[in-house]
Amino acid sequence: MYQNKPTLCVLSLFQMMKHAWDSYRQYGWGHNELKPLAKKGHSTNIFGNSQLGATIVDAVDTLYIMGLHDEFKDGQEWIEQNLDFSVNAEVSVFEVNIRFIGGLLAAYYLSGQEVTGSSILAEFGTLHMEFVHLTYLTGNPVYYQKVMHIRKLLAKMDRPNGLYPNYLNPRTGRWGQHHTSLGGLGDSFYEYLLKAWLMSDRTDTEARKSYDDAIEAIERHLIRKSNGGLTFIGEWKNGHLERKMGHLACFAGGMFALGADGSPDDKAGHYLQLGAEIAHTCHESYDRTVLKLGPEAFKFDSGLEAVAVRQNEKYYILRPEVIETYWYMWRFTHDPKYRQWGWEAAQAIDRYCRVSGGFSGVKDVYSSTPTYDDVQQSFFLAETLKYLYLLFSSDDLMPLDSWVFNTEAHPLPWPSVSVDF
Ligand code: DMJ
Repeated sequence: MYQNKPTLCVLSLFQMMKHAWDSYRQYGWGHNELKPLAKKGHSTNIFGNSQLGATIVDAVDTLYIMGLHDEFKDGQEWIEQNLDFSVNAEVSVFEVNIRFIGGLLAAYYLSGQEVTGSSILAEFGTLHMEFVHLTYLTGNPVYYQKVMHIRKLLAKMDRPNGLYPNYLNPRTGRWGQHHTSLGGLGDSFYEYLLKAWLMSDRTDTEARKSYDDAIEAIERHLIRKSNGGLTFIGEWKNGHLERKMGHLACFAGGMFALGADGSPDDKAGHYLQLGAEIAHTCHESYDRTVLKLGPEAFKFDSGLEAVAVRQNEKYYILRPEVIETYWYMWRFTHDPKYRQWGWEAAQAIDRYCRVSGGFSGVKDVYSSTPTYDDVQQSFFLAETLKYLYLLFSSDDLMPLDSWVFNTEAHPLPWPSVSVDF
């Protein structure tokens, strides 16, 4: 039980981070991720065939926040000496942006020291928060102009039912399949509209309006209550609402809570309540499993309530979204149940995912004998452990009126950033 002893929880989480980092340091150093059972480096196709030390860049700000300064220095040195983006590899722009640019920016802001490899600033993508900060730090307006251009294009486009489909054809500028979700592919778009507004010291009212309109449409078309009274976020596929929610969509509870203040028509209380309902549903998805860890996707259909049906949806890969929502809900309500739920998750991770070479995802959360996927994801160090640590720390550590977290939990400061171009 958590028993109102946050200091002990912080200590355990610190030790979990040490175990994850030290194992990676020992067996996977410089590789993108770690195979904690095989005890060697690992990479997935989001990083192409490159070896970019993704875990190092993703983890250094968490190390810093936890006060692991020797480890932070070690990571910083590796980045300075080895991180080189001049590789010929097909990588995901999204992932490079949120993990690498976000990670390097956060490490810089937290430590006040330059933490950067050689050619990072020039080459990548499309996401608002990181690019606004790139313009702010470099004085070069091009990053800001690019993200504003994208936003303006999107604002002009027709949206089916006010929703933004997940796919856009970059050649024709038209929507692809009409598939809308708050899970993979769609999630951080909405999140970044809200965070762009926050980061601008609430002056970017265009972003806030787009967020409010989108959330209203999401509530109308995607959010439902199950027969058992659980509020869930479904997925819209070609005119049909699938009554299935992904683990990824659980981050939205925290987003609704974060966006409550400043919402139109006195709906702050409503959005905080919605955040609480999503947190509750996602907790149920954990609580209804044997391992007390949540499946990748869960259904609300044919008598099913928050449980996975298909074998390939029963896995847990150390994802952060549910804990992220607990943390935001805790900061806004201080209801102790969020710490209790976070502690249950932390203990389950420590019990079922810890192996001698780090932490591994598990293939079936409904089976009492876990089989491992043998991957320690970099976001486990960047997000899951960071959000857990913050959940049991004082609100003065990374206060929400000074920091905005990108979608990989890398904190960027506000409202110091103002861009006038
Ligand atoms: C992370 O890389 C980010 O949170 C991203 O926005 C969504 N998925 C993973 C973690 O599950």
